[in-house]
Amino acid sequence: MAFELPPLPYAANALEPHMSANTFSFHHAKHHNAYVTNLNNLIKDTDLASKSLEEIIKAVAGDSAKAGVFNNAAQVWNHTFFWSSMKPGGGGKPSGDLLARIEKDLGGFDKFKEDFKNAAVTQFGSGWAWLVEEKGTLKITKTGNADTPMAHGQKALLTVDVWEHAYYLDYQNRRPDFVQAFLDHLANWDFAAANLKG
Ligand code: MN3
Repeated sequence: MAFELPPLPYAANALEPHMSANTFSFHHAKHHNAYVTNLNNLIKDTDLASKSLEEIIKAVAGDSAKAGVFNNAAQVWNHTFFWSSMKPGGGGKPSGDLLARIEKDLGGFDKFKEDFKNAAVTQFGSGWAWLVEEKGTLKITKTGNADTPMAHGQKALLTVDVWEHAYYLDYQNRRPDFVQAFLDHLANWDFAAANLKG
């Protein structure tokens, strides 16, 4: 069964003014959709065609002969995860167990914001910044291009896409402003808390 582009978890204009419907018309309808189409073409009539997206990513991670499959499968997963990492009226501060874990493992929520923003801003070229859990500890990481935490034994909790296509229409070259808006107005802490529990 071929993969399909999942719908956005909110209307395309629901995150305005922080992320515009115009950005979604390219980022979701064009970029994300292209990764789905490419992946389906690459796995057609292979033994990967019957596997789940997560199974495909883990099966081809680190295999240079399957880099095209990895890049497209991981980008399908990363983008679906990114849409859910945001919500209308998001941002602010997490609560409960997630906040306690951020305080214990990452030096407090203000330190988290500083370090997460730094990871996102200093990812050279295209990639992602992440809040992950690895061996029971929360960490902030960044990955290049399509790379994704599950390829490194980490559980993703929250992400921001820092490919230029994620912010250029709304922020041009101002990646720090985009990441600040993500933290202040978009981050979906309910999603992150559910991922930590799950
Ligand atoms: Mn993207």
